[in-house]
Amino acid sequence: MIQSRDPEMTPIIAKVEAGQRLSFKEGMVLFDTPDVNALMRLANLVRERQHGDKTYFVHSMRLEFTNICYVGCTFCAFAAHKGEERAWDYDADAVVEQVRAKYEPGLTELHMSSGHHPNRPWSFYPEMVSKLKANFPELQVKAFTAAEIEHLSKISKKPTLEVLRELQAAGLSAMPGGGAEIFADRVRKQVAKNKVKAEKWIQIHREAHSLNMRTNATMLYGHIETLEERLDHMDRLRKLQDETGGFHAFIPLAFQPMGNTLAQNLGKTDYTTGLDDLRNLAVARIYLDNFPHIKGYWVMIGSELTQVSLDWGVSDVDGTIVDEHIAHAAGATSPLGLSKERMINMIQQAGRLPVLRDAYYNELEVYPAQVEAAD
Ligand code: V47
Repeated sequence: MIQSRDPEMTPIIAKVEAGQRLSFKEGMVLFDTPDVNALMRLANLVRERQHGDKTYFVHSMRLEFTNICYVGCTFCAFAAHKGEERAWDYDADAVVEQVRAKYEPGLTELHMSSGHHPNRPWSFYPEMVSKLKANFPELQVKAFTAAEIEHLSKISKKPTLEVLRELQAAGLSAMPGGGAEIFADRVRKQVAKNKVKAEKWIQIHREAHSLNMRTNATMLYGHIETLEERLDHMDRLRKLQDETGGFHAFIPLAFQPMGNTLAQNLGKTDYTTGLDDLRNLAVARIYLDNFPHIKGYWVMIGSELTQVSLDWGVSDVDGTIVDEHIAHAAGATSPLGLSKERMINMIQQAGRLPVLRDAYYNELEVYPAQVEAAD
């Protein structure tokens, strides 16, 4: 049994070791315990029970087809208004050309998420997905957050379920987990008041799961939310996962404090601390007992801490990405992308087993031996 110097942890460790679910109150103990070493070991126990040393990553490309957005989330440094010099807005052919220009052999996942464009008609979206599939049939398109799906429902005047159905018919494989931010009303009103409401976000993921479309869930932390509000966020996701089983991964997103009004208003220039990032990942791994994966998002916490996070519950490190904009607009200091070899090395150096996956988590290749870094 894992030993802890915090007596409050002892019954919790016993429960987790016995495979029992933790209550909200017990989840809060994980956030509060001074014994971070026991927390780490407990998260690692859960992680290894599920995956052993396997650590998943995908050869992926990120594409944001527009940064034009009318929503005005206060944490966002990515969005621009139409006519601004830094605004971009690709049509469907330009999207195809962007993918062609950045294409790498072996690429499997195209992750697209963008602004809520005020004028693009609904027809653009399924057309873009089918053009992508016609040109790159092997690419799995993971695109459109629940917030974007709600926007598409408004402009198409179709229910969100129908929007999802039509995008799926056009070739959409999976949905990313963005737009979740923090579900609690108190925070949401201050950081994303014009964005999809928490209940609707959850409903859209429920609908996607009903169509057999797998999705992810994120949580934007490290700004004005309390630890209770973080756990409440996880708790709502755990309930939906009990109902549908449709989530692949939970992804905590560490707040990047540059170029956005939320950070300016708070006078905040510091990033989340390494320990906060690790604790958050560990709590998620233990509390979200029905999620297959907790993702360490190297873009926001850095590849160095992501490497360490493999001992704190993380079993997925997202992808190679190629060209990221949302986090970097807000001050992320990580590279824009990592080569496949760098990812393999990062995982192997942490004593774990790299597994190349696709967007459905099919295992494509396992890398037991060291490979040379290409960059
Ligand atoms: O919803 C925006 C976040 C999200 C900031 O599903 C910020 O595999 C931190 O959803 N600081 C988009 N975060 C990214 C996203 C995502 C990322 C990686 C993997 C997956 C997946 C999904 O980025 C937004 C918002 O929560 N975000 N600004 C910021 N300043």
